[in-house]
Amino acid sequence: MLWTSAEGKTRRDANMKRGKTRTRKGRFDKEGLNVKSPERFWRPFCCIWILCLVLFPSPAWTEDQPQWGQRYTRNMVSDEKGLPGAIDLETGENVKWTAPLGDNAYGCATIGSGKVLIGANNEEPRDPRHQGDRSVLLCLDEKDGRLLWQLVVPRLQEYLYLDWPEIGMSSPPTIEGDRVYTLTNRFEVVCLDLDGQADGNDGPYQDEGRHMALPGDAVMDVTDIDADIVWLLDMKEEPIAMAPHDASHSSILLDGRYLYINTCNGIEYTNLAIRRPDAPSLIVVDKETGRLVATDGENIGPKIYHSTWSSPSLGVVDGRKLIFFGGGDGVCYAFEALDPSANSETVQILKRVWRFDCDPDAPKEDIYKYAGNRTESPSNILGMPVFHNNRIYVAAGGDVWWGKREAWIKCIDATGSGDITGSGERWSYPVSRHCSGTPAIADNLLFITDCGGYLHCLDAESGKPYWTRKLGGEFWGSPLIADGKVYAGSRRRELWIFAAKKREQELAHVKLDAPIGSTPVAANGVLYVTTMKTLYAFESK
Ligand SMILES: [Ca+2]
Ligand SMILES: [Ca+2]
Repeated sequence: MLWTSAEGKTRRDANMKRGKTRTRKGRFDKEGLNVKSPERFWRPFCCIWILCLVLFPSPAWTEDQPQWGQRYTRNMVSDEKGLPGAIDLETGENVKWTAPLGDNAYGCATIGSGKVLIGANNEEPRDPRHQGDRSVLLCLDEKDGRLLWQLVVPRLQEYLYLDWPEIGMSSPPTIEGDRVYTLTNRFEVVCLDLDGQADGNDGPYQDEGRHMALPGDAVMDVTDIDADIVWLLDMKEEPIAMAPHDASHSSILLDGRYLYINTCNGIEYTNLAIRRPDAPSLIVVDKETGRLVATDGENIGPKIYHSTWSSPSLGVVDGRKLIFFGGGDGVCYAFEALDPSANSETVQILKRVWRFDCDPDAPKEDIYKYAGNRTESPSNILGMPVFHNNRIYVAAGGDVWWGKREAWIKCIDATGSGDITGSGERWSYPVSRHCSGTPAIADNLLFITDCGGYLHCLDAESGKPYWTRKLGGEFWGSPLIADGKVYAGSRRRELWIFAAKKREQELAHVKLDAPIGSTPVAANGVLYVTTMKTLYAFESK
């Protein structure tokens, strides 16, 4: 999950065409091919490809990873095979490539259509026109990590609690075809062109030259290395009017034509009040236009203990598609997904199906008087709720920076309705302390890491632990299950690899160049690990 800095910690440490359904239009342009009839061009190649599949079946299916976690459940699992079981940075064993990210990266890579998107900062400017602190999203070539384009965004400058200095862009973008959906550090929802400016400046948004300039400075020239913004929705403005706090973080859930986005609405810099109690916590936006379509109506604002950094998930329960959302109030919500055929011009209110308070005995009044209290406080949710076998698995508990240490993994029956606090709980498992991760579940085994430095392996059905191991350091990200292995990275710079089994079996651990505050990701046979300084692409050789 997020890795924003925390007030009070050391800054350094804390400083963290629908396409063109013709998604390859840009490539056609560059190669001088006939963009008007791509089908005619592709047909013979498709036939050859199908023939090749028949004659030479691939030993392992590989896929892009266009969204953080499994689409749409958010389960931290991947079907990739042949991933490395050992890594050696000195000899280069299983290192495919690396890419520098500056010195404060907390994002997770997403991979689609031959490109890798990853957040970074501007500690070493990639474009000499941009000097100083900026938040940056990099688009890299999947083959070799080469920079293709970058979105460079100046900080919100009123005061540092709005947009913490030096933190790399931390929202893992969501990719569909040649479109990218993400949040900037300025709490703007943006749709980007995956092909960047190289194929021209697309979309109604044409003001990139102003967007990347400092306020008051001259509009900059837009070049091939710059991002192409298709549309932009500023959540700080009406009608959403959320209040930024510390940092933006959302992994946007894409369902048909709708984007489901946690707004990051948060408390004011004193940590003693919510600035925008009426702002929604969850919104729905039309991916074609950036128009606000719906919001939650749960009045979560006054109960937000820190901010709203948990991203939504989706599952089908009894034939009904539900959206699951972890609020900044420690409550997990289920809403009916919007009907894509409905065409309302007014902003709708999401219909709640159930709510589950993960910490019903926590203080509900005068909540800000508990700020900094490590033994008694409200709870919140930072990791994502995972939908699996008609259940929701979610980490909840005291806030990492401002709350009590107590935290749990909750297993909730997703088939209920109304207020299912208590009645919907299938089991609850206490972790060692604060937990900002998202569970990884496969073969009835659940893996989770916590800020006490533990890796836990539980029975997903019963919540009983098979084994736990103190690995040391803090884990701010989540474990990933892939290829029969569990990968997890700690703030102590260590990447751990265990067998995804009931019995503890360590396969390897390796010290990387900087603390890890993110979640390993796998795509197309490659394992991606983000440290504060570097994106590593690991591949078995
Ligand atoms: Ca473009
Ligand atoms: Ca544009």
